[in-house]
Amino acid sequence: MTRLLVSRRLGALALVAGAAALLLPGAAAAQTKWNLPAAYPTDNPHTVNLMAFAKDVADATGGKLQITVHASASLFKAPEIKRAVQTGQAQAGEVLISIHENDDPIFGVDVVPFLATSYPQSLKLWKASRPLVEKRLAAQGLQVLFAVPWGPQGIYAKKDLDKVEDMKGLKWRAYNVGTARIAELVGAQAVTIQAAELPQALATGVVNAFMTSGSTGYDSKAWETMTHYYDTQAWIPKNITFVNKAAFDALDKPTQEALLKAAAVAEERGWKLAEEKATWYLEQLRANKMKVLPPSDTLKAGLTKIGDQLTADWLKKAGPDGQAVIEAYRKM
Ligand code: PCA
Repeated sequence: MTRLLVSRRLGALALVAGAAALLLPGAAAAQTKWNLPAAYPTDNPHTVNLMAFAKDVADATGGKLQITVHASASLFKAPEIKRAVQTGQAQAGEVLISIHENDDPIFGVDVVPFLATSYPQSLKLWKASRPLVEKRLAAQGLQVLFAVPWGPQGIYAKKDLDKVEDMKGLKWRAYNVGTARIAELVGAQAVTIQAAELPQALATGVVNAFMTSGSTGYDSKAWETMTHYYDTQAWIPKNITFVNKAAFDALDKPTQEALLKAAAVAEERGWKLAEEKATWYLEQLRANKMKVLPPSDTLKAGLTKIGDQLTADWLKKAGPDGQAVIEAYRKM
């Protein structure tokens, strides 16, 4: 090799190295990676929506903010997600907010029976309750990004339920305070189990009845053990996606704005997806030979009475703040 060539080569190498030195530290510092634990399967509409949200954020920030969604309770179990985000173990998370009703009754406003049972009503209730929910979560170091509903809640069983008395003695799967209280009122045994463990609980016979949406019934292949679905439309629970406030504050302004914009889009898309798929899920139960039935008048009457009791319990716990939210909702 001639000296000229060698020096040219060295020069080129120096150039490459210089460019890398310029690019790499800059790129590393500008890129933020977040984990977002979630508790439901990858093809559940909530997770589909979260994935789309993460993609929107990455696109809008030119890859500066990368959010990895961990579905199926793979990073944290459902009841642990909120604390994980509060303590910064994860930067964001999605949570069925009513499982934290024991922290604060306002987190259970969307599971007050028969208060908001259609999607338009449920959206109104979210609008009426959002400021207070945001305030209470902010006090815990969490900033709300968006909320998305499940399907209306019905009852899965392996026998006819013509009246609430038929629920006596059932091994009843609960997922929050309200569903456990229903068991207590009808004389069933409550077992609290989150959705990720429901298929196993069904397979092993730990439970023989439960209340949830068409989608969670579908996700758990309810038809393998259950025969009936009573479409009681008792309430529409919601998942809330939030972010650790300190992690949010650490983002630069344009990234914060992109994140909030994508969150607003995700909220709208999530409500649409939920509503579009609600009937599809019930069709899948039917296609798998389940009886999908409206509740009989006697069952309905019994559930309404239980609902009144739960509403009274909730109003007592939630106090004037809760009452004000309900009033605001009723005026909308
Ligand atoms: N699915 C979740 C919450 C409500 C729903 O429809 C579950 O059953 O755990």
